[in-house]
Amino acid sequence: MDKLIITASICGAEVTKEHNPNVPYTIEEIANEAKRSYDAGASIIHLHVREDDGTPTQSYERFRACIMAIKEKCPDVIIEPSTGGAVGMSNDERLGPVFLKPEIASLDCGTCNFGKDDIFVNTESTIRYFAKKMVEFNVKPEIEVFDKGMIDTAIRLYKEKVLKVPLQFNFVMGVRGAIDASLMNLAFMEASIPEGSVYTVTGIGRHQFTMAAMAAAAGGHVRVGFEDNIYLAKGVIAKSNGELVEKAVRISREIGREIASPKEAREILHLKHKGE
Ligand code: KMH
Ligand code: ZN
Repeated sequence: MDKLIITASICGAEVTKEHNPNVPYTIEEIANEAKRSYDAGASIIHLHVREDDGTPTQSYERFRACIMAIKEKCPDVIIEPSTGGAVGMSNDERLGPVFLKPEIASLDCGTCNFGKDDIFVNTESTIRYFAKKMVEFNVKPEIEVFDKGMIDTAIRLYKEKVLKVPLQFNFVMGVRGAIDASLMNLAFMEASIPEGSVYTVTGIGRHQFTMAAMAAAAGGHVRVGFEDNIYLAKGVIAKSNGELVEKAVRISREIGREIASPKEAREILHLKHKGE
C-alpha cells in the first residue's frame, strides 16, 4: 500500500468565523493555516480564498497572493486550487486560478443539491469546458465526486479522451443532497473507478474521521479541514486545521500506514513540481 496522502481543505467557501473563529480569511491567516497543516503532515492544500471580510472569491490576483504566501512558508507543498468556488459563481469566475497553472486543481463532475436550498451546478458542458482548460494549462484535474454517477461521467470523459489516466478522484461523502458517508458507499465508489486510479476520501462533518479511518485502512487517501468539518471531536471546535491533520496522522499511524511527504505524494499522483 502506498503511503497516505493527506489533503488539508483549510478554508472552503461556505464555512465562516461564526462557525469557527479559526477559519482563515486574510492572506496571512490562509498561509498560517497552510503551514500548520503542512507541519502536521499534509502534503496537499486544497485551496479556496477569501476577501479579508470572508467573502469567497476566485480572483486570479487573490489566489496568486495566497499561493505566494503559502509557498514562502512551505515551498514544496502541493497547492490544489478549487474550481468549485462557491455556489452561484459563474463558470469563468470559477476558472480564475487555473490561469495560474497550478500542478493540480479540482474538477467537479456533476450537479447536486448542496445543503437545504443550494444547488451546486456542474452541467456536462461545464465539466468539459473546465477539463479542456485544465489540459490546455497543463493542470491535473482532481475529479470531485459527490455521488456515484459523477464517477460515470468522468469515465465517459476519459473514454472520449477529455480526461487522461491515471485518474485521481476525491469522494466527497456526507454532503446533504449527495451520497451519504458509509462503508457500503465507500466500497461501491471504490469498486466503480478504473483500475490504476487513485482516490481520496472526504467525510463531511461528523463523518470526517470515521471516513478517514476507512480510507486509510482501504488504501485510499484522506482529506480533512475546515472546509468539510470544524470539530476535532464531538463538541470540540478545532483550533486549527493542523489539529485535524494531526488526528488523521494518528489514525493512519495506529494502523501502520505512514504519511507521504509532498515529494512522495507527487510520485503517487504522477505530478510534476512546477515550483519556480
Ligand atoms: N464550495 C462548493 C460549492 C471544489 O472545491 O471543487 C464546491 C467545492 C468543490 O468546494
Ligand atoms: Zn473545495
